[in-house]
Amino acid sequence: MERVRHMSNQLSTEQLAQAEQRFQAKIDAEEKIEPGDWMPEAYRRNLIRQISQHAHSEVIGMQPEGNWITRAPTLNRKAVLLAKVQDEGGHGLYLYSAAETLGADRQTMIEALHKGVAKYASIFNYPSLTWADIGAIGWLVDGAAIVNQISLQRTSYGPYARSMVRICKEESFHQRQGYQIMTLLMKGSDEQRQMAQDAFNRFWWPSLMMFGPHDAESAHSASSMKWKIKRQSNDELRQKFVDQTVRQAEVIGITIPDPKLAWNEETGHYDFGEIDWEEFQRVISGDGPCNRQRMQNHIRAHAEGAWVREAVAAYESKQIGTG
Ligand code: FAQ
Repeated sequence: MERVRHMSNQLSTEQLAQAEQRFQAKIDAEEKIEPGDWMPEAYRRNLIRQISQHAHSEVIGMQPEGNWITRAPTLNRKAVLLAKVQDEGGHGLYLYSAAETLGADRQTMIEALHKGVAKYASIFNYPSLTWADIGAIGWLVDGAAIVNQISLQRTSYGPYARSMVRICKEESFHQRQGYQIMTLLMKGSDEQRQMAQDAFNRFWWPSLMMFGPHDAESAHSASSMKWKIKRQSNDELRQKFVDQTVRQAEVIGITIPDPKLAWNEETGHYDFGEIDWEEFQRVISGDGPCNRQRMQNHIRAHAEGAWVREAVAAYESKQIGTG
């Protein structure tokens, strides 16, 4: 990778323009870009930004649900939740590895997270207050993540696209277990139904924020769509999520907390109210309900895990020495 980048630094302006043309032709022909291929520096940087933030989201996303592992209501629920939270950690690892194929260094990515330079999904800065929140997170947060990630299975960078295939299969189990928790609660007592509705009310709008700003406000969309890093826009994916979730909510009797929600015969989609963009900006700038706590936990866990990384490095150097 270093060699490829070095070569691209040495290209004349004309050669660079030709290389960019060949690169775009490959993208337009739906061919995947692979780690050793020539790529524009801006494509590489944009991908590292998105993939590393995606990885951070998966890992930070373990916290709100991890909060309920010891309090899951049955042994079966505990086993399912434990498996789900472990899956999220695994997704983070595939994604860090995918970013490393672009020349990114793991330690630098983690430092960017800790310094607040790299973002992670806003949704994980909301607290998980009741058991129903675990249902709402699985159903809504994993549901939104799948809508986005199915589209990313066709992203132009090979390692990212392939990691999405496995991740989507696992997210699909996560979404089902969340919806099943909510279905059962909605069949339970008045108190259980209220708990499910309350969790839904708190997670609905933050879930819609997961898709990012409106297309017109989205800084990276134009280049990401041209390079087919993103295959569908923020607003298109958000609409898809709303359309599918409204129907799922109807089946189990959950009310969507949006007075403007209405079926639109002309467009064939649901219209819905405006997101509170001020809240979104606050949360992604570090001032959401749990941002500080999430980051403190991550910094602490990272420091406490230093001995594991040292042990792995020592073991690897011994293997090289004896191999
Ligand atoms: N939260 O120009 P755009 C999961 C930032 S995985 C925080 O539109 P882009 C699984 C954006 O980064 C969930 N920041 O950006 C799970 C940029 O800031 P920057 C994660 C956000 O990249 C479930 C700025 O705003 N999924 O949930 C958000 O073209 C349960 C301008 O925005 C992914 O990461 C936000 N919601 O589009 C785990 C999917 N939205 O970098 C555990 C991959 C925007 O300039 C438990 N990522 N920003 O400082 C993507 O598809 C895209 O990056 C978007 C944003 C669509 C998120």
